Amino acid sequence: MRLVLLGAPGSGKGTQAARLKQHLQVPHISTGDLLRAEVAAGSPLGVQAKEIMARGDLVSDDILLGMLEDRFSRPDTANGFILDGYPRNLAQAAALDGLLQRIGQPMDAAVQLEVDNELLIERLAGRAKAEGRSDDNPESVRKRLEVYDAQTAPVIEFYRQHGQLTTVDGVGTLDEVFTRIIEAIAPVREVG
Ligand code: B4P
Repeated sequence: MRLVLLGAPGSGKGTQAARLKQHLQVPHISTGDLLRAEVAAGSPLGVQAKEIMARGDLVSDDILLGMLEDRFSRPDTANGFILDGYPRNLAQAAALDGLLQRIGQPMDAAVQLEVDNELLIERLAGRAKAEGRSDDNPESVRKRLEVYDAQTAPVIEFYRQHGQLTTVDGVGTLDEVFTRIIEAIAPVREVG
């Protein structure tokens, strides 16, 4: 199963991807996690990404595509994957489409998690307290939501036009949202 999770920061992509990974037995590829690992390792890429991420902007498309190509070259993606955090703009969506076609692994489904802004802000404030992530402060959260509306929201339309989009209500308990996702992808899993 090849699945991409779409949604604003705080919509539950990372949270649900971790559960889906267990359920579907495919790797979870989070570009946010890949970038945070580079930052933690202090690599040249991480040094470049650190400030951009902390202020809530997007890291350059070239860096992301290189990172993703590298990740997809690993054998564990042969039976599918859950992609989380990518694509975040239309250029990334087109690049991903090209990459997946080249490796003969077209996307099966795109799941959009819908959550209103007020609740997103509340969840990210909660994570700021619990985990102290450098980009969960109010100013960066505001910026990330702006970036989402301006650059990432059009990606939803991209997948709708490709007939791959399914929208799920992201408000509810973790179990409730998880069940909705499983139900939403059931038709695609039966075909695949
Ligand atoms: P990400 O790591 O993708 O961060 P995110 O959008 O905030 O979502 P995340 O998946 O972590 O959170 P979740 O909704 O699960 O990106 C961070 C930064 O990396 C970006 O701003 C950018 O700078 C850079 N980056 C990443 N990918 C990039 C790309 N492709 N191009 C350029 N730059 C890129 O959860 C949030 C909180 O909500 C958690 O605390 C969770 O516990 C809680 N929560 C989730 N579901 C809940 C529920 N149902 N009920 C209550 N709480 C819930």
